Amino acid sequence: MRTQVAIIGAGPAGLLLGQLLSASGIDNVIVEQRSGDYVLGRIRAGVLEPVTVSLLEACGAAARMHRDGLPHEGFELCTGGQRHRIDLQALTGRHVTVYGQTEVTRDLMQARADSGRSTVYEAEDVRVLDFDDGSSPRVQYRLGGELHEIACDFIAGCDGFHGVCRASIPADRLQTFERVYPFGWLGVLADVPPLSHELMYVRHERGFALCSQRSHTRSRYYVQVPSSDRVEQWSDAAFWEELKRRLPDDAAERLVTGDPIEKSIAPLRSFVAEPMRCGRLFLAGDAAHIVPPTGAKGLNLAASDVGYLWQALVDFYKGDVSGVDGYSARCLQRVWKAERFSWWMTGLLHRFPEHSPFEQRMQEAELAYLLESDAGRRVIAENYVGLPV
Ligand code: RFL
Ligand code: PHB
Repeated sequence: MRTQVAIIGAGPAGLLLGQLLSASGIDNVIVEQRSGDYVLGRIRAGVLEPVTVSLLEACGAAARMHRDGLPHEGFELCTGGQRHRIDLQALTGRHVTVYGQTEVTRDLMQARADSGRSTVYEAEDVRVLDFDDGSSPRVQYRLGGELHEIACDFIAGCDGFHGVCRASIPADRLQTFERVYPFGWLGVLADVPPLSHELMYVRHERGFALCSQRSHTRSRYYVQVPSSDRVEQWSDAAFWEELKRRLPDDAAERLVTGDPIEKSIAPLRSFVAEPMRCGRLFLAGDAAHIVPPTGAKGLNLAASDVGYLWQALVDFYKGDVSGVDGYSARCLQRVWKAERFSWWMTGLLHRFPEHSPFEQRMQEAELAYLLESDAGRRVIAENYVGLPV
């Protein structure tokens, strides 16, 4: 098989890139190691920046998001039992959209099926070859025991943090930067009405909590737990009890609990690989970088990488190689700013086991200062709605 761009991974990055390229008449094939249902079963992000929304519009996959997504013009930050609103609309003139990653993925899968482009699911032993020493990259995989090969002009590594693409780049060509946090988020998805019409991020002496949502009838809640905790240790009752203890009193009283549809622990990590290109292999999304979810940036960064890569490839096929050559540097400028925001929000809102009482007071004072200052709230709001591309 031959195509222009072979995309590895059918997560949001790979599917979005596929649709954008198809809309521009660039042929592409997606190779995914899991089944479509498995990909749709992963419960992850919930907040879309305007940049992500406009990319979904650009590839014609935004109709359901516009119908069912919830525009959020602000969110709450709670500390010391007090609630403080960050008014995104007033501070930035923009808002975010609450619409689950699962739904984004479903819409992109449907758009791809409608366009008749091919996606290979359940590909085994995927390999990316010859991307570095010439102009004829290849992708190999097995399907039902049979070996298949795709010849292409470019490979897009959209295969997440544990994928094969970054791992295939020679170690001496890549520099990595990493911080692993000593805690994770225990998350529960439940068909109960959300606590509030906006998201609530909570700093509490027992640890961070987040009240998010997917719709008017479906809620997503998280509590910070030590990295050593296993999800089996947490009964449903223990989760709801812990969440209530961290919420301001009026919110705890209103919380509606119910049977979880999903319950899992996500570890927290900051990670960047530089550069995001090796020859004709490009990395995009979680394949190149990870942020802790506190700033709601992971999916949005994946989308903005894809936006840059789409433009670079469109220009390449028109004879302009500058976008391809500048891809990594352009992405990394935005990536590092989002890494900084996510790391900083994580530092402000979580309980760190190594913190002394002095450091805890510093954290309280910094948050109090930011919330009392127009400039401080603007700094949070500007980053949360997403920096310009
Ligand atoms: P994905 O979604 O991991 O998709 C990669 C795909 O590649 C496949 N794959 C392979 N395919 C072929 N061959 C191989 N060798 C392969 N290896 C892997 C995988 O099966 C998979 O289908 O990466 P992508 O597309 O870059 O998307 C990134 C986002 O998924 C991620 O950044 C976000 O979910 C992060 N995130 C959030 N981001 C936000 O913008 N806003 C949020 O509110 C938000 N909340 C979150 C989050 C992530 C969380 N977890 C679980 C880490 C909340 C949580 C709890
Ligand atoms: C979510 O709804 O899953 C969510 C929302 C905001 C975040 C992280 C996760 O910062």
